[in-house]
Amino acid sequence: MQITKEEFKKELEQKLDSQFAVDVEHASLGELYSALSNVLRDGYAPNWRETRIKEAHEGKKQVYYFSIEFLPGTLLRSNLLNLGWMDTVKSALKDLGLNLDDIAAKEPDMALGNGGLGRLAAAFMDSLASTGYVGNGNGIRYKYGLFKQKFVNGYQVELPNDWLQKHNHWEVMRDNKSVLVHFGGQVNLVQKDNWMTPEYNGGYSIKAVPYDIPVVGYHTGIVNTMRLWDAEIPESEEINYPTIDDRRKVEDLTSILYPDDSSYSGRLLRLKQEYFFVSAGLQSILRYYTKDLKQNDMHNLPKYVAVHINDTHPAMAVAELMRLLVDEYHIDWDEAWKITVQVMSYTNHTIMAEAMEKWDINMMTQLLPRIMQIITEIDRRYVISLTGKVAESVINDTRIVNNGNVQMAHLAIIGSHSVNGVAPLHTHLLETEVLKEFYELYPERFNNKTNGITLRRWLQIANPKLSKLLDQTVGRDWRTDSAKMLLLQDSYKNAKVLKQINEIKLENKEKLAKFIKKTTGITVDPTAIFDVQIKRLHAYKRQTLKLLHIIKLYHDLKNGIDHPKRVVIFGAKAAPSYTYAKDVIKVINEVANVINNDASIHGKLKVIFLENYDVTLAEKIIPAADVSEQISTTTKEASGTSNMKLMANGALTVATMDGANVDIAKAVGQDNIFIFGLNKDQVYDYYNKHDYKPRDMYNSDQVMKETVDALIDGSFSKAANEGRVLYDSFLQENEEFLVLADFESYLQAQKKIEENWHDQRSWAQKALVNIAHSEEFNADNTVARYAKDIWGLKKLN
Ligand code: 26Q
Repeated sequence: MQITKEEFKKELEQKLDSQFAVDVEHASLGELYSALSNVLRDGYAPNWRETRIKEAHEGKKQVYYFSIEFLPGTLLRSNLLNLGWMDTVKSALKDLGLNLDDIAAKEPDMALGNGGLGRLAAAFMDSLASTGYVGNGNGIRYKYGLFKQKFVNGYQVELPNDWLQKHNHWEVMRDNKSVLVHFGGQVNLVQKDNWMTPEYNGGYSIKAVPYDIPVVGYHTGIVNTMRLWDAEIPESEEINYPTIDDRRKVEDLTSILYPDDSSYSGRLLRLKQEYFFVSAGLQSILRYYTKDLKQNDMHNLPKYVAVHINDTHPAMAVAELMRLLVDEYHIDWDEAWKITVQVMSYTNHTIMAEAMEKWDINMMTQLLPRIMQIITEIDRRYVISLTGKVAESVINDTRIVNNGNVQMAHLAIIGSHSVNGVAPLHTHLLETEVLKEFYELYPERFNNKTNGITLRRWLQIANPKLSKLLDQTVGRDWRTDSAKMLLLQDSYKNAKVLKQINEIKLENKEKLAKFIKKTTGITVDPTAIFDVQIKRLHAYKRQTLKLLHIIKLYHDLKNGIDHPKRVVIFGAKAAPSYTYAKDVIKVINEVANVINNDASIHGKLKVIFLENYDVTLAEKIIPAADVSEQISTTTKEASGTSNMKLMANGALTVATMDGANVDIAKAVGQDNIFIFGLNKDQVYDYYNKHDYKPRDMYNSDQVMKETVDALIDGSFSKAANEGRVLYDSFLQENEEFLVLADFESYLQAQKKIEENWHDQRSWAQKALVNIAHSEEFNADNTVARYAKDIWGLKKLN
């Protein structure tokens, strides 16, 4: 539905009046946000209803993306953009003396995810709707999102993120679509109606209540649904929960998002969460299939339904679908298994052993007795099917139940028809190293789907100026057909365009500099190199390597060796229990303190660690970045996605040949990226031969020694203990992340960056090539590949 400026103004006034009894002039920004979002809801509501009707009518296959995390950020501006209202509303607000950005700032960030995995899930939702597919999200409506990060004396402090406090304006609670999820008790199988039927003794049910969030497609008229589940006490069982404390125990189920990124912790509540949203999601799918689509043959399920398992967290979907088919719909085991494998597909997001989920058998038996029975049976049949055909060691390494644990990745792989990695290198490592034995068993299941990003958010919303420049140079079509962005290369020698690229970057940097001043009190020079590393704090991502570079620059400046002005900007949360990561934050903050207050270096180097990195902050930082730090230990970063966002905004990447950096390098060519460090074979050589001796490197390299020694020689005395922790970690024999091994090569890459910076015209040319080729990482195309190769979807008419 389109809207004129005058219509919009009238609607806004009406909403302000009916909701708050105020007029535009007296409305607060919060009231304006609320009214504006309500006008928008009215705008897309008909599309949402019609999409549902169309879906049922056309009966096309739908994907259900099961993810324990969704990280959409804020939705006001993206809904405005996708509905086609952005320009009208911006200009109407301007007429009224208002500014959209100020109003949009009132929206709480939906931080229902840790990082890349959750953000990818949100991007896929947007892309499905924007390219014309029916796709549904299935997840958890956490009462508290990822913690808010503050720094106190340089230390990270975590505060609850009460994002729902001010009401979520987009969600719709659908009580009538609630389902019950059963936990605990005991199960006996009894013969009934010629069928082995489970008889439950004890245990308890929790009511899963769905909250639907609309996913507005870009100019498609399609509005899909992201369904997030909340836990309540079933009305019939209220008597069993007489105290407030009892009630709270139930509500706790969806209370918090676990803040561990890329690491596994076997907590009971986490297991409960996983089963809760998986069971609720599958029950609601089957209800839709039978009631709305009026299907009664479960054998046709794979023609209508694809369930995607985003990492192992929803892997119990395999067992739960088996339970529903066998116990509730009385399908023979073998038939049910065929259906399940055809319906399920799985994405792996990591090769790191510490991130591989496994659950204790006793824990699972107590919480989910029937699911444990089913997993045991899947495992038993798996073992039988391979006995005598492959080596016993292969069976032992790949079976689901082993050493008292349930291996969730094994369950996901064995129960899915597709297993994909998220960048070519990552998929290759899965096939040849981490999941080698599975690859040999099921080569046809393995495939790669390189990650992507929502260019709409990272260009159109976050960087309107650069978007306009693209309009002027390649025409507006790039907004729907990103391949058109490649035409920007025709302007490679266009002095005017190159100048504009630099001007836009400078304006964005000025804006960020103001934000930095306001939030930290520190003055930074917008003409300096803005050198950005934004991602979760993790040893493998090597914020430490950046830190060593900073110390080296500082030493140089103190010794009269000149460098171009540089502002290093970090954004990173550490998992609360990850002490090493927290130590890194403390050291960076104290190093920053010393450097930022040392008048002798004349402000040539500034180090800014911005608090509370989230999607909203990313939208401020990314358009202002000159340099993108993608410096993980090669083989450890499955893909990375901040690398793609920064590239799209014209930052030049300094990178190891890891994850999707490899593909970025291929896309832009060696001249437009700064590659350094060990390659994958060299890394695996160290790992296999166990002969990495960082202390020898340290002893024979004076510069390295001086740099590393600064961590313990009193230079940064407020982080003496934490500095020692880092120092010891770098020098440990066979140190896993190979920080010192890449130090020299990293300095070389940084030197090249400085040399290139002096030629601003050629810098702009490199930026231009990066912007143009970022279209390769458009999530719309990623989703199209999933839809075709894995899910078998057709677009809505
Ligand atoms: C598991 C168990 C208990 C608690 C928490 C977790 C948990 C939570 C989050 C485990 C892993 C995650 C997140 C992982 C993640 O974000 N991985 C990233 O996925 C991106 C999208 O594919 C990739 O680009 C990144 O390379 C990868 O690190």
